[in-house]
Amino acid sequence: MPDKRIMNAPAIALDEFVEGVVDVYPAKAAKKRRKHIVVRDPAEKQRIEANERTIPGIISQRGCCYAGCKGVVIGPIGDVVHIVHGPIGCSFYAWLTRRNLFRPRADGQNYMQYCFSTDMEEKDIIFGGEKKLKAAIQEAYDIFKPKAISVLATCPVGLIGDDINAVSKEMSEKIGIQVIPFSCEGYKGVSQSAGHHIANNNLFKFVVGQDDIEQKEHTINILGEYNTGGDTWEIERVLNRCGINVLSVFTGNGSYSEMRQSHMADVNLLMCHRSVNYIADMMETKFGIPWIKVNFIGIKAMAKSLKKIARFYDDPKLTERVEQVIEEEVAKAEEGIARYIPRLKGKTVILFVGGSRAHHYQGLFRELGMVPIVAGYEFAHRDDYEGREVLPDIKVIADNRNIEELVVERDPERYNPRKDEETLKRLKEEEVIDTYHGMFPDMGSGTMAIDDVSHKELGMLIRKLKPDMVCSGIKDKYVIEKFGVPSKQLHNYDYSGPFAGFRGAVNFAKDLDMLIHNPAWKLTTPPWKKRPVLKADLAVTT
Ligand code: CFM
Repeated sequence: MPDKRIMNAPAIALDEFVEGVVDVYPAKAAKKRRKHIVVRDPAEKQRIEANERTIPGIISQRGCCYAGCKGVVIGPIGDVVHIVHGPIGCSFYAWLTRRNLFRPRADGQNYMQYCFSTDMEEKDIIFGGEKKLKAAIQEAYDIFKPKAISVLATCPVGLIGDDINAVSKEMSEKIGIQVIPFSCEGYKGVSQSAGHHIANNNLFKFVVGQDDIEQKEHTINILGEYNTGGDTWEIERVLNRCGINVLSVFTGNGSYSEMRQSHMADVNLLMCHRSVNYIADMMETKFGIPWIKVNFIGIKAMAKSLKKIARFYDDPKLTERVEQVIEEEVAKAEEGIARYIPRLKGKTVILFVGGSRAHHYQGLFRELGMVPIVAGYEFAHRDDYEGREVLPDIKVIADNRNIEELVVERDPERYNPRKDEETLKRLKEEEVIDTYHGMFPDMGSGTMAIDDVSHKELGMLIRKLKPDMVCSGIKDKYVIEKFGVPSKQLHNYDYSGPFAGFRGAVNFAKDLDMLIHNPAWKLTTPPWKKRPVLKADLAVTT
């Protein structure tokens, strides 16, 4: 067995450790889980299993299809009323807990603070909830007069067969605004990833390409950026300084009116590949808009992304401006993080986040002198780990067959290639546009990737690797902290942010310093150290 070891962690043979982790499961489950764990060997082309059903009985961090559609992609659009058709409990976790912030535009429309739910009860499940939904749409319209209403289905809606498509169509004709139905019942697909796809489909069908406008010079859209803790605003601040205009954002600080014009942009910047790659592809096919994969987390990544945009435009004036902004902003940000580096240097970190942040944050940790040793996504697909090169090898699983694949064609009038064919070909070869290599190339040997990690596995990782910090979400934050290990939520940033861009990197460094050096950790004794742990064996007689 090769002597692979995790960097900066207690000396353990990695392969042996991995076998130990999966050994806690029954044989069949262990065999399945083993395929979701990869000990990185950059010399090899490695494969990881992803976007598969979580094994029943295993406690996962994943959410549901409705969470991916309403909570992630549709919810952040602030000038639309979002009506959740379902029991009231489904609204709780979709009501601002993700901290996607919104500022109203000149029209003043802002429904972000509201929680609209049809509050389905037993009688609605038995007799049907369509009447209640119609009344809710009418009531929301009468009170708020929004530009559009979305209707989002939860599990019982699909189970009892309420037809939200028919209701939305009827109500749309009656009140004269778009009522957009999202059939994102929680149980569809294997995780929230299915909900992203459903949200993308309907945004593309109902919203993108609705309003043609005059286009300003250097105009872009940002896709897959959700303004957690104000991230979008910091990104926009820097882009604006460079002379780049942001036409629309999908969907952080998102405006329905702006998204209707998004097909007029020169290029799409793709931040979270997992949640909006569908729209990026569809906009390219229909309107000829290429996409640039960007990462605005970390000083170097931010600078690199800005340079890519400048290379796309290939306009000497813009390039000069971008270089100047980078020089000034990088100097300031590096000065800002300098005092924290000696306090964070060498600290190890484990990251488990949804479908892109476990990749995006690794560079920022390294800039702070920290060492990411294990990383994984909750629900990403193989291409987010291994790169889009593997797309042709990925089989459509049965659980995703019920998600519509839109057939998209060139718009006969509005298809407009943004560059000539040769330039596009060159930009692709130079990996400026339409390229994403996933998380693996940024993880060297001595690191490990785990897909859809379970609480059991997380506990074993903490005991064995003794990380200085685990970055994850609310479902496991307090499990981790009971181990005496600080946990920073990389989903909603706890109460902080922005962490994107140049200023965000400094905020992040400051937060990590406060968290890691909080004296409270020394006072924490895990419960199992205070009292004896009972052990038992299962006696089987045949
Ligand atoms: Fe994309 Fe996201 Fe993420 Fe995601 Fe999410 Fe999120 Fe996330 Mo939480 S869209 S995949 S479904 S970057 S809500 S803003 S933090 S799991 S890593």
